[in-house]
Amino acid sequence: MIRKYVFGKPIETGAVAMKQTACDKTEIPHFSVKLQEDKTAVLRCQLGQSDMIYGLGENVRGINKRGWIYESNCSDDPNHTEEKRSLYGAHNFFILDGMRAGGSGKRFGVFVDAAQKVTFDCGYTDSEELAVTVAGGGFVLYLLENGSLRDIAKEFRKLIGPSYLPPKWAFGYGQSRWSYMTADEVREVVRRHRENGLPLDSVYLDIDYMERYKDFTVDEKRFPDFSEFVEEMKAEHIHLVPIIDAGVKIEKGYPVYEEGLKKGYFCKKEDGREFVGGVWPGRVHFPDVLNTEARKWFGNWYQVLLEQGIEGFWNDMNEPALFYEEEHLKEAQKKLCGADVDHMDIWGFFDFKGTALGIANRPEDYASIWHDMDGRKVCHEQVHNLYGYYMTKAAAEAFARLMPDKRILMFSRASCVGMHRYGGIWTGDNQSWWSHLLLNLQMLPGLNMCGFLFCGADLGGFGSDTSEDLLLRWLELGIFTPLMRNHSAMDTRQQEVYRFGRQEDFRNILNLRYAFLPYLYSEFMKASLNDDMLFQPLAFAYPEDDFAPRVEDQLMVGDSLMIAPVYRQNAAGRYVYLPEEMKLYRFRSPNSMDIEVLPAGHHYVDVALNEVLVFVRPDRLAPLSYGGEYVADVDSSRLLLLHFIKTKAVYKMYDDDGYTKDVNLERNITEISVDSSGKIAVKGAGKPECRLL
Ligand code: MIG
Repeated sequence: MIRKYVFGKPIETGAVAMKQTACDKTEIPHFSVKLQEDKTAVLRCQLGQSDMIYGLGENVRGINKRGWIYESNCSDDPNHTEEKRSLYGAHNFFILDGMRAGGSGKRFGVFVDAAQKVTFDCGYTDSEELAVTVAGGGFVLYLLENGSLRDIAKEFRKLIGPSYLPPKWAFGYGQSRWSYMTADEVREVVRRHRENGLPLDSVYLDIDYMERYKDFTVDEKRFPDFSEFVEEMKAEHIHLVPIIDAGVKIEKGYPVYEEGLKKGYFCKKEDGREFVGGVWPGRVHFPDVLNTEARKWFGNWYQVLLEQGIEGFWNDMNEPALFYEEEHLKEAQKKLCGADVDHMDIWGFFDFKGTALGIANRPEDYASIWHDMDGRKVCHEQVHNLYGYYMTKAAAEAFARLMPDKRILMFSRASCVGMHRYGGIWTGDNQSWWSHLLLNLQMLPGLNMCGFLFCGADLGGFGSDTSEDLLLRWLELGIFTPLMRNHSAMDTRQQEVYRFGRQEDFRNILNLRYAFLPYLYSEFMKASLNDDMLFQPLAFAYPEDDFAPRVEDQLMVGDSLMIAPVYRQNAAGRYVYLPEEMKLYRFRSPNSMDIEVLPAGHHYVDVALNEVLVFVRPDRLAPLSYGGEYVADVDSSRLLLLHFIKTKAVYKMYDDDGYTKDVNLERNITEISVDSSGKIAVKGAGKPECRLL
């Protein structure tokens, strides 16, 4: 059962797809509710000693969110350090689990459907209390209470509607870097992958492909004959994936600017003039994607690139990031220029410094943006967390109109629950740090709980210089994330895999991704279509196991497998906890591995730099391919089966054309079973030739 409570006059976010009737009462089980004078609502709940909190999507810290305070306030902050409270997403769903020994005896999920700032104090201020604070303006709260952790997560996903489905090629390996300046540089990236036998499906185009950072333009000098270039790449089985930024450059004669201005489709100041911000293109206006007409208009511009053969995009800077707001920049300049540095005391100096450093992403500047929500004038503060979501919705709605039969790749930096129906996400500007490899793993289940299945981090790390071992280890996790993209910032060490010495190891690791593709794609699609999680914490998969909730560095991947990546430098192995007996495949490549059965319990397992640990649960299977150079090269008619058979295992393999929206869960299933004597039987959609591994 889902209970719905309405507070004040909330703004419709569109996050919930299944309409619910609200309860008359405002008394919520488990919570005390207090409305403060400034209309802020504070909901408090007692925590038991062993209570755990799961969810909150893209955020810092562990799988269990207890002990810290998180804020939903989409932020362009590239320093994902532990003391931060919010990153790029606003993912207001969590599950409190107090059903273990020493717990409060409660288990429920809470979704705060709100477009404004929400704070989740998970036992930070008071270690025995959870406090959810919602800024004024009204919100809807949903309480979900039935069944296991996994059931509650599923019920929530049903409430918010089906997750976005990307095309199959988007599961291939992608190479990206901020600063591929010319078509020839891109050609070189492709050539060096192909020459070295390194599988690759896509190259991402960062802002440098554009003409002066203008959305929907291509620089003709550096990327001449773009549509021919797109075709040339496709002939090599490479998809080019351009970036789109939120800000539209103010430039006379630039049609996106001229048309948007004429039609009044940009965000305004309170007095009705267009809001002017500064981002990469210089001075920009922001399309008012919260307005239905403006959204449709902005979405239609993607057609310019679709027409040139592009089939995927990434939406950036859509928190929206604000390097400066024009009027404040002028004030700051005046203040800084007027400062008397000869007679400044130290506090004057800090004020001086603060003025300069506080120019970007200022709350006051955000509060000076106004939206026209189909006739209703709304201050940005009230809807901040919707901007990236609605920019992505603009694109996805346009794709559905313009290319109704085709799946288009779309993922965004800023997001909010609701956007999961329109696109995936990448987790933004991480760093080439070992701690961010672990953070990547720890974010995945929370993201899945909030509907984001197609996601991934910048593998190898975006900021700072990577190292060969970090990149290898990170790819060893990345081979399991739906979005597998190596991306880095300009002026950092180049980190395309062909730049390092251990070519054979990199080739083998990438090959493993393509080997796992049949399983990953099948589990991804089933999870999407069944409102399930692809990555589960062990506690979700083993509700009876007392130790499982303590495991913060292993994940279940789909129904058959568990992974335990290495995330520490110079570690030649790691501790692994097995909630039950499992079969360990220690892969060095798709056809080189050691296999052993390990009993339930704690183990220290050796893992060389070129090895990947994959654990198979009892009576489970996972279909693997023989690999491929690109997704279309993977032959799903010949499969290798990972298996751990005690009595019998049955695997329902989902597959489809990877392109159209024909995603029927019944029709597209092949059932593969193996009995204890090793006999294989296959029935259903395909008739793959299967062999036990
Ligand atoms: O202010 O387009 O997160 O992936 O390479 C930086 C340049 C803007 C931020 C994105 C990153 C991208 C970069 N962008």
